[in-house]
Amino acid sequence: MIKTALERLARVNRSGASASTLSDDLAAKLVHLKTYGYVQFDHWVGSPGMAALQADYLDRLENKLEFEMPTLAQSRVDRERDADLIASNFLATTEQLAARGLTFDRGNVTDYAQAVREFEPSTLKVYLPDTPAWMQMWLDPQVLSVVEAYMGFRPELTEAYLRRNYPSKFVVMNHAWHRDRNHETHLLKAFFFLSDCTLKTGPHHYIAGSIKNRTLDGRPYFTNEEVATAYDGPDTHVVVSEVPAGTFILEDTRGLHKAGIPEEGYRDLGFATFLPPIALRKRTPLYHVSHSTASALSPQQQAYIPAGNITK
Ligand SMILES: O=C(O)CCC(=O)C(=O)O
Repeated sequence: MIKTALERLARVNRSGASASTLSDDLAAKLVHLKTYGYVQFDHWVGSPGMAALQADYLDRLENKLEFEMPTLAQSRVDRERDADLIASNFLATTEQLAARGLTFDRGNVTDYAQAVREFEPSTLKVYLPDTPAWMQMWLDPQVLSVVEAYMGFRPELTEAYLRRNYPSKFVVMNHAWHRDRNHETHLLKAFFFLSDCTLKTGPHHYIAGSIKNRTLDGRPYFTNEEVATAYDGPDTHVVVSEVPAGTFILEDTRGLHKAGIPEEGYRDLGFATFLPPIALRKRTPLYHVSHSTASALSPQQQAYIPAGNITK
C-alpha cells in the first residue's frame, strides 16, 4: 500500500506523451501494443548508428571481457548431483550457484574464446555502456512516446543491459515460458536486437493476447506443452521474432514470453525495463550514467534516469 501511494505521488508531474500527441504511425503502434501486448519498431535497421553500437558491443564483450562474472558454467553441471537445479530451470542466485561450484569467475578467464569453450555459458551479460550513443538507443524518442502513451505517465528506466545467448544444454531461467512479475499493473520491456535473429539463433517468443488471457498464471515457469494447449485460440497466438539487427520490440512482459535457445551461433539482445517511478526503490541500480552522459540527453530522456543511477 505504501509502495502504491509513493508511486502515485511520484507520477504527479510525469505526465509524458499522450495518445493524442502521437503521429499516425506511432498511434498505430500504440493500438497494436494495447491489442496484442507487443509492437515492433524498424527505424534503426541498417542505420550507421546501429553499426557503430554493434562494433562497440563486440569490442566490449570479446576483447575487453566486460561481461558479468561470476556466471553459470554449464560445463560444471552434473546431471545427477544438480537434478534439483535442472528441474527448477536454474532458478537460483549467483551465490547459490557459486556455492555448488557451478560458476566461473574473472580469474578463470584468459580470453573470450576460452571462456565460451571451457565454461559453456548459456548467456553472457554486459551492463549498458555509459555513453550518449548507447543511451540514445535505450531512450529512443519514438519508443518513449509509445511507452508514455501506454502507461499514461512517464516511467523510469530501471534496468539496462545486453546479453549474448548461446546454444544451451539446459533450460536456464528465461528459456522457459514465464510472466515478469516486477509490477502488477505497469511494466514494459524494450528488446533491442543487435544481431540478425533467425529461427536457429534463438528468437524471442511472446504469446499475443496473454495479458488478458490468464489461463496460465501464478507459477514461475510453464512448459511448452502447457502453453501450446492453453493458447491455441483465435485471440492468442505465438509471435516469434525472426528479425534483422536494429529491430526493437516493445512488450508488456506481464504476458507470457521466453527466450528461444539458439541451435547454432548466438543472438545479441539489449534489454530496457520501464517501471513506475518510486521514491524508495529497494533494488540497487542495475546501470549507471555519469553526469556528462546525462547532460548530453534531452530533458525527456534525462527524466527516465532515477537520481540514484547518476554517478560522478
Ligand atoms: O531473451 C529473451 O528473448 C527473453 C528475455 C526474458 O524473458 C525477460 O527479459 O524476461
